[in-house]
Amino acid sequence: MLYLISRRAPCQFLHFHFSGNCISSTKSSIRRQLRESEIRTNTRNLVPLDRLGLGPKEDSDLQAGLGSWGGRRPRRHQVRDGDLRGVQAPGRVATLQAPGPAEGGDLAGTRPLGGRRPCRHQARDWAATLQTPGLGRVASLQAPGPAEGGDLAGARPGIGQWSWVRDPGLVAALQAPGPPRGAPASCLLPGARASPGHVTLSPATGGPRGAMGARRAGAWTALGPLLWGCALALRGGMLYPREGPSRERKDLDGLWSFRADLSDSRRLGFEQQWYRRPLRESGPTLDMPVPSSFNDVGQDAQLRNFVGWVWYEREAVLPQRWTQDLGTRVVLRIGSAHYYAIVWVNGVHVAEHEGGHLPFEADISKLVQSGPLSSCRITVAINNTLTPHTLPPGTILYKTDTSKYPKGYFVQDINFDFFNYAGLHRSVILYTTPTTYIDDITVTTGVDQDTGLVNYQILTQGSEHVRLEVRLLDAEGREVARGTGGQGQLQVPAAHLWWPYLMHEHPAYLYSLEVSMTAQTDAGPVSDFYALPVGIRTVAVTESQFLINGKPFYFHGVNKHEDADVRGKGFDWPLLVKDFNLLRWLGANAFRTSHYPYAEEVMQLCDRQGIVVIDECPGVGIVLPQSFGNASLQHHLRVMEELVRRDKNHPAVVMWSVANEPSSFLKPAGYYLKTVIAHTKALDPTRPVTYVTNSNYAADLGAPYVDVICVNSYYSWYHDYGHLEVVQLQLRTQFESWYRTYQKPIIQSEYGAETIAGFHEDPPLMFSEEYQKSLLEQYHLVLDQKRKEYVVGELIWNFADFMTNQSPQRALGNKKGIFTRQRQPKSAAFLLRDRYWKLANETRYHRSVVKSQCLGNSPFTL
Ligand code: BDP
Repeated sequence: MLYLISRRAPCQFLHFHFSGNCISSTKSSIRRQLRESEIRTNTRNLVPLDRLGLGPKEDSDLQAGLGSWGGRRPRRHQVRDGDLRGVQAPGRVATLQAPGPAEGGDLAGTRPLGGRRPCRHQARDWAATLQTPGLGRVASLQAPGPAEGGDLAGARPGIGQWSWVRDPGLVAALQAPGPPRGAPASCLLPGARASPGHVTLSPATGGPRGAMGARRAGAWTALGPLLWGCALALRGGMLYPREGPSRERKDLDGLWSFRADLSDSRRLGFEQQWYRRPLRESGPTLDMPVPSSFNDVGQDAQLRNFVGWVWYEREAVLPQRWTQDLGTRVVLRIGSAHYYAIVWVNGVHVAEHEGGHLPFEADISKLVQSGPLSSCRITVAINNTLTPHTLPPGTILYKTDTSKYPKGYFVQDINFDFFNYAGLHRSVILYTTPTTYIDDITVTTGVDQDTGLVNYQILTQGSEHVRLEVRLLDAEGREVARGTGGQGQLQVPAAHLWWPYLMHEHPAYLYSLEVSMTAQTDAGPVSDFYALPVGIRTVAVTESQFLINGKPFYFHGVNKHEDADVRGKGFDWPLLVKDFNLLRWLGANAFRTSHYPYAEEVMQLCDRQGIVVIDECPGVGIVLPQSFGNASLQHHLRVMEELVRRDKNHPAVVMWSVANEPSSFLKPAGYYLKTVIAHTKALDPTRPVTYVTNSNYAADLGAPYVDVICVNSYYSWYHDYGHLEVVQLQLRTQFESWYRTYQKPIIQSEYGAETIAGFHEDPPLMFSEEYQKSLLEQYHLVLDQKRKEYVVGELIWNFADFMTNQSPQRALGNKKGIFTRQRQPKSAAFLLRDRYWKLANETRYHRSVVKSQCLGNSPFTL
């Protein structure tokens, strides 16, 4: 169960910048947008998704205009000020967010509850964990004394009550009921101190800059078992399908049959039940490559801009064992279908999934094992319509002026700056497991002196009586630790830590966690086996640093897109390998998955090459007030669950980003962002959480809840055009204002300039390669000052040019890449390359060992 409490935060200023336009917005323009969007979303009859309830649903609970949040009777998933209400029931752990203003003193010391006036959410029997947002870590609390106040409304009345601490930004995870597994009664990290909304590890506790403090490491030992114990347990795992002794895999990449439903209603496919028979019998079909976006492979503008349902179909021939061995479980997995997908196998509905960029599965064993067929017909209907409640949001604009538009004319409107590519973007896979199987593995790691700690939790399905054995193998395949049971801690003396690229002589060291399950079932003994790559590393945040393995880490990297000619957002191995070679050439040690989760294979490569990832969900373009309502919020929480479930075991992922440039100045945004951040922290207490803002520091209502401030700014681009001389002053002001307000580390998460490769102008003019270089140089002057204080990273916008909607501001897409869309360098790439290698030389950990880690010649020398 999840419980949340919200506190209202005041809305002060409005500053608005989105999708390539920098707009200073007044309240009245926001109101106007709201009115317009209400008009749009009230036009119900034409939205192609309404059959599935995906069209405009109930309007959000937001009252009209900029009115207050929560105008309606709160539903089960709604939270009011100072009130505890159930939000979801994803597992056994609950989350609380402090309801009101801070009370009492700091959280220093080992009696976090001591001496504080208990507020009304007092508890007794509950064991609790207290998360320290500044650290992305958890300390445990035990409800101290006699109960006071009421029960947890809707929780498990009678079981217990909960003693609350303080602080609006502080998030706690409650484990219910009973004692925490092996957790000490009170163990705030030694020396952790709290400031409103932010608990930080002081340098004194964390050790001198650059040194792993023994005390902190000791805390890891104590907290290790607790960390994995308190993460939200999601139902059903999403382990990447790997072949092994007990598992087979069959990729369905290649040509599929394809048909767009061009009917006015877009519902012909459902009316005629295209899934019942081979698609070619419904009418003309096209060959469509998978994985790929469907938009750019044809010669047809109508298909490129199509909005509505498209249909994919493919026959798969199955090995005989799959269809005849009833002890085999056959799973269909779709890596990413943008945006809403319905799946049938042999005409039978097997799955439905909302949201692109994340995988979903269906167990199709019964279907394929029930008949004589050794093949199956897989049909996938996909709808790319975006509504105010999807992620990303969008709006269908109906153009009703018949003097200008044909009858029924509509277009998809979006508030984000990349083309809304759609289709089967990643592989479709069939794989097998035994019917009793390893369903999920969660690994968190810590370090105690030079001992690596690997905490594991394994979930199985199919039988209650399983035996689990785990072995940890080093990179040479030697066993370094072993354990038994569904959870435990492995200790690895003299562990090789996972280090980022260029930070260490041997970056990206991976162990392999080999999990073996055996079970006695009615049908006899069953075994399953899964090998998970594991990197041992820690992540922490102080008020001015981002620490990996206790050492200050500076993000020098890029923002990317999954985007390329022809294939759009379709996964492509050559492109992926090229991009990683370019990253290494550049000396980049990090990227943000702007603005959605990337393919699992990308994350695996990051683990293997030491490229650090800020993992962003598709929360981009959350601009209109109705996109902050309950429907959106519920979906956003679910997407974060899916993202964390998929990516939680990647050592490369060091931080979650829940959104890009939401209208965080709008009144409901404070509650919305706070809730999504709290939920993410409850899902994964081991990583910091952020979102990327372009709001004014004084107006941003979500910033109190993030661990790291990520700011986008486009000085001398979207305003003060051509005036490079103002960049330094404006950037310095930006950093100083944010830091003065929040005392949290800051990442310059986007900056850049549009540049057409081959345009040259000196003195620099906008759009020329010289202008891009000069603008970057201006930024770098300030970054070089501030990185000595509290700026912990810089991520260029963008790695490569990418496609956008057509607009007068975009000449064949966004051209802020330092590489072209075809991955050729512009002048700025060389500038950045010099800089990044210089930064790497300055910030690497092992000064004595210098080796080129680049594929070609590199300036990485002493
Ligand atoms: C930023 C957005 C990014 C845009 C970029 C731009 O986060 O998606 O592409 O602006 O305008 O605000 O180039």
